[in-house]
Amino acid sequence: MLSKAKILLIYTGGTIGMKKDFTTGALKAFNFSKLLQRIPELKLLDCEIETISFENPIDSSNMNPDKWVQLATIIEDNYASFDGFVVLHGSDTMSYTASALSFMLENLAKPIIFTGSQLPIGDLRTDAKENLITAIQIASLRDNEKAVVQEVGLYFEYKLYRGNRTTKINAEHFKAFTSPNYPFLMESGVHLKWNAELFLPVNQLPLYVHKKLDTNVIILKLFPGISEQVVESVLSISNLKGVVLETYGAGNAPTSEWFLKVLQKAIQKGIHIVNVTQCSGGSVRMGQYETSTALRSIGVMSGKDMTTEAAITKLMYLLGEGIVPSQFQETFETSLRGEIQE
Ligand code: ASN
Repeated sequence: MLSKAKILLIYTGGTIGMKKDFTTGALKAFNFSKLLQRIPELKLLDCEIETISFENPIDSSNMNPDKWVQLATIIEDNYASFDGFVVLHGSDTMSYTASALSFMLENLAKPIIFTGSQLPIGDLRTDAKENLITAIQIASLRDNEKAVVQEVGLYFEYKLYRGNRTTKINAEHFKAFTSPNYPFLMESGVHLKWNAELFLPVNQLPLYVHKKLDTNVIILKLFPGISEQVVESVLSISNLKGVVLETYGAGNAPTSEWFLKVLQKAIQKGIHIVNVTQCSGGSVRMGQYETSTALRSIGVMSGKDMTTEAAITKLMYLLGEGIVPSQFQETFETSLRGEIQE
């Protein structure tokens, strides 16, 4: 008989575990053991659950690369002892963390499921219980003694998505996330339904955890009227190594001479610039319009259909890995964890 799946529940913070501060009325993260007492249903699940918490749970607006390393290390230290991992995380930056972890955890063969909620677990109308219980069930799923999900996923409001394909789209709706350019991996209704073809190919190599992330990066969003002084100043930041340039439509940008010159100067200095669309769906196709042809010829990389969250964390990861300039573009434009449609 198959033994029960062992799941590690990692609490980082977020609304799911928050309570109102009496004096200010604002929501604040609180003690994790109290959180678990509020979900007696967890004991009914057909798996063994152990828990671990960040010493100081945070609102995910305070998430940062050091804490991504902390989280990746918890997973690494416990990887052999558990069948799956559920990460409770604030929704505000969950897509950034899920993207970062997908790059940091190479050769993943076990499920890492991020979830959280829009209302605290103690609230009568909370969405936390369904999200948490189903995330644990997904992390426990096995087929022929192998985990069904062997990648970083994000479960929210009846859908499991590939983590590095998601973005937060709503601050109020229970459906807070979407995956604009890749179908959801699993749907929760009366049954859990999935299409195995959508999962990442299975990997037999041992897990390798990458812990160097370079934060000398920036996201620059174009808007009509952006000035030369602004673009020039941003690209002159000392030690800047990577830029996610959020362009229009299919990767289009102004064709003014000053704009292209400033970008070209930065690229010649060794700064990696990646073109990502500000549209919520679709792909960058440099060369489709005249307004993107020059970007390609000066050496701007294509983010294709990557989210901004995936692009910025992939830059931090590849810069941290010290990929040589001659290979940077090719590596960046290749799908490493299913974050990009090639
Ligand atoms: N501010 C919260 C957080 O990201 C929002 C949430 O979890 N719904 O930590």
